[in-house]
Amino acid sequence: MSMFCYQCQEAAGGKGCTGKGVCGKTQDVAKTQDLLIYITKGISIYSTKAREVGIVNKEVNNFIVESLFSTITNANFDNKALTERVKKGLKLRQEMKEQLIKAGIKVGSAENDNWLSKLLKFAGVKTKEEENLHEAATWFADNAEEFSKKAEKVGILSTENEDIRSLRELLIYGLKGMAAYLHHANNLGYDDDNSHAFMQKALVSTLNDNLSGDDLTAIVLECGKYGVDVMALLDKANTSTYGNPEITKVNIGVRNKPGILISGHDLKDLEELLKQTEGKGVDVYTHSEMLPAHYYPAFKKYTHFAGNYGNAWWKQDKEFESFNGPILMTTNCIVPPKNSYKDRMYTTVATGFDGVKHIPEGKNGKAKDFSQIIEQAKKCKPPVEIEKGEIVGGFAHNQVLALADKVVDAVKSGAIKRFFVMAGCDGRMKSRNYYTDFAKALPKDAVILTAGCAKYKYNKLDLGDIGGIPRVLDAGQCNDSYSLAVIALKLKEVFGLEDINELPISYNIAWYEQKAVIVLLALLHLGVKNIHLGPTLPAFLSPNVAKVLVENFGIGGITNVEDDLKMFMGEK
Ligand code: FSO
Ligand code: SF4
Repeated sequence: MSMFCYQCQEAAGGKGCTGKGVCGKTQDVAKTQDLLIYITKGISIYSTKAREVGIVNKEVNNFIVESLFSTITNANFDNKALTERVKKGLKLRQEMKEQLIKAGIKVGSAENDNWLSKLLKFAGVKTKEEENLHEAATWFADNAEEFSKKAEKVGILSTENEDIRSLRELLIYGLKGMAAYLHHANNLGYDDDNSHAFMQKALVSTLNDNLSGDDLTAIVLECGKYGVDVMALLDKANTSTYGNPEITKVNIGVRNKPGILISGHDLKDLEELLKQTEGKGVDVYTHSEMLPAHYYPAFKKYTHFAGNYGNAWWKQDKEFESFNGPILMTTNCIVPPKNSYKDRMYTTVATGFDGVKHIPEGKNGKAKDFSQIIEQAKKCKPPVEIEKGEIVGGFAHNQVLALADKVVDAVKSGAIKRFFVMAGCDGRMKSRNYYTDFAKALPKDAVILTAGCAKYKYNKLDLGDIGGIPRVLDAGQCNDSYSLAVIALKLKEVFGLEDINELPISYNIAWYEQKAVIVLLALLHLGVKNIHLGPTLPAFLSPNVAKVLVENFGIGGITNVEDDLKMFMGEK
């Protein structure tokens, strides 16, 4: 059987990738990722039980988070590394089982009937004998050939009912997004075991054939609650460590020294890189989702933090070429690199690409060692200038709330008629030019609230300002969509409204990968209705599941700029 993947917006033909991923994912990588997800479910059977008796295994938490993260679109294309991860997972599963046995819970013995049958019920095991745990908890192999055979049996299509499959995958994609954000928070020393516990319980629930569509829908919606928690945790981690983002002008031109380009979302990696490059004669530039790092006060002290180079992730094959220096990918989105710059590219932690150098975690609590990147940078030419000027951002919740009086006055006076949340992701599809056209066509009294790489579709347009308030307010990375929710909740309070949906805010969100799924579920949890998703609705939503979302939450797609504008402005 060939691969099947439909987790992102670019799924082939709007249905799913089967030959090779549109993203560049190969058959082997897709299958190993499927197996890895299956192993995380198996480990979770044990770890969920262990939590009931007070055992929390942090290595397991970390492994599950990192594994889910490494299967996100455009994060890891390195089959060898993913295979090693599967092996490590099988080892950890065994350790987790032994931990339970040590705690007096003898797996398979009569004493365990009670917990085992409860657990089996939870895991929805189909076997007649209750002593048999779900295969995800027991299957074992130690070689790539067996891995590949097993992977073919446990992929997405192994769930036959399309609605159950849709809900299981929707849940897993939400968990992947959650894992990415939890991972960043963990890197800064912030953690939340309730989120790990939910993640693991939810993974087990996707093995349970006894759960109905309604049961799974409830778990999917509960995932939204944890999405809010995790984004709030990451917000706290980022702002407590680096200060609150503030209005900042970011240079998009270049200087004359060699540079290192850092992409992805991990601020801890950026901090380390800035520290290690200080006084070394090289500049550091951000790329794509790392742009908002410039808004944090803590990074402003680095005089070699030169600016932002390029645009959203999908243009990297050209921009990395002209950058001339090394590139560090801290997270997705990686585009399979061209040979012209492959030897200048580096991955770290959950990211990987076959033949691209990988920077491991530092040993014994030490920082990661970026010296080989710095040495390479010194020998490179400075970046070629591809644009000039500045862009403005830093409108996260604290900064916007500091301007609250001004914003509220502008709304009261009618100077601002409507806000458009246009957060999310950018992507290759031409149909995404809709978002540029939409931004241009908005009435002059409308303000765009954005976060994520979707902003690159309109953040270099001159859309002007309203009484000093820019018409594009960039809160930051995709996870900073949380900030937009905080702003909306504050406005609701200020205007004394009962319901967040009474605010003059429309949601026209561009989605691409699984972090957008957790952002969506989080917004639904906060009670936001009538969110429009584009450029296409997810291939993984079956018609029935899509219907539930439409009927209960008013989720919709997009059509064309003219009709959509009328619809959003209530003229249609
Ligand atoms: Fe973009 Fe990629 Fe941030 Fe995503 S760079 S597409 S939703 O990884 O995470 O917005
Ligand atoms: Fe296709 Fe997207 Fe899956 Fe890549 S991540 S294989 S593009 S559906």
